[in-house]
Amino acid sequence: NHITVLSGGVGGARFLQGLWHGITTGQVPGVAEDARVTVIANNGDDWWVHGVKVCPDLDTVMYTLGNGIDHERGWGRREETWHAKEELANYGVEPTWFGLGDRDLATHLVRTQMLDAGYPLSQVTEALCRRWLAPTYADRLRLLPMTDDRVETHLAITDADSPSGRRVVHFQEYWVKLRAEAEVEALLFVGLDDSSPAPGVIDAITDTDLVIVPPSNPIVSVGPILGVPRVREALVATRAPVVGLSPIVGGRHLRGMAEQLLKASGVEVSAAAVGLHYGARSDGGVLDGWLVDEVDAHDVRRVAEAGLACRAVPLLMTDLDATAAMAAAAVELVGPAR
Ligand code: GDP
Ligand code: FO1
Ligand code: CA
Repeated sequence: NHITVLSGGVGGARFLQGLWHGITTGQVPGVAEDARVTVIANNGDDWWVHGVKVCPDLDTVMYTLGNGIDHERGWGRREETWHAKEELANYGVEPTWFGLGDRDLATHLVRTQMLDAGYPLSQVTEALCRRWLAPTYADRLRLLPMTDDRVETHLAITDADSPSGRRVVHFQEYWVKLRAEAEVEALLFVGLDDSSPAPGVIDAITDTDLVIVPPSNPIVSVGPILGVPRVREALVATRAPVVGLSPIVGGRHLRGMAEQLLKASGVEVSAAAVGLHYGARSDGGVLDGWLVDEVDAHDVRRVAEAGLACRAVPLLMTDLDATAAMAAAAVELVGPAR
């Protein structure tokens, strides 16, 4: 079997941990214990800072699956130190609000050197994963960027101090510096329309047994992946079922700050509305099935009426077994992978 997952950072990474645990312990019905998993990760959060290229969602997935993540923060390396960050601040070099840890910095230095030498991001990612993923997953789990092209999410925010009344900031400035508290007027996915899927992305959607949209941020994590030209079309056309899990539970996000961005995109903050935002494949959308949490059981009928198979099951990723059960429920909802 082959399963393809469209992932953001922490939500996607935790789901992948549970999915892998479920597969390898035979807890996912209809999926062989030696199934292969391809992860297509979002690049909209990527940016250049202090001369290095940082890819937060790729790294969060890589470190989480490779047991190098700081679990408390959900990003960056565990047992991290911050000397380089402090020294940069001592020079007064901006941005001082973005934390590049010493261990994490090595990843960005390797990535940046390889990019400078002409390697595309997909090959750089493969090289980094030889350290983090190959020892545990051999060639059965692959991590792909959505694109090798430079794509960055920017936001137009209200700013009374600017003559125009607004200001455009990179996603990281909005997320980290402004803690997603600024009023968002528009989302801009710079470079997305002119990007191409990274090698392997379209094949991983077309030539797979199941596509899973994990409980990732629908606007800034899964949204950019769906916006890479030909990705949405590949999802609509694939013979594999496509199933998603709601990141919204009881009308709230769990980690991160998805609520603000849903509102800014005109999507109601509910499990049903996110499912309908993705839409049913039978109706021009990308999903065949949508899982909501038990507390959102009242949403099931509304989703089903739109032509999406829907069930309410526990969706809290509290531990590996609970997350594996979510993966199993997702597979069962749309029928076992062929
Ligand atoms: P990010 O890139 O680091 O923001 O991570 P993702 O986009 O992959 O995932 C963020 C989303 O994960 C947030 O909107 C959360 O609501 C969701 N999330 C985090 N933990 C859980 C959980 O235990 N269950 C569910 N259903 N969603 C979760
Ligand atoms: N998040 C923060 O809240 N503060 C930081 O200083 C920070 C640094 C950072 C460095 C590398 C990296 O891969 C991620 C980092 N993050 C930081 C997380 C990141 O800003 C966001 O959580 C994601 O982009 C949202 O998915
Ligand atoms: Ca992200």
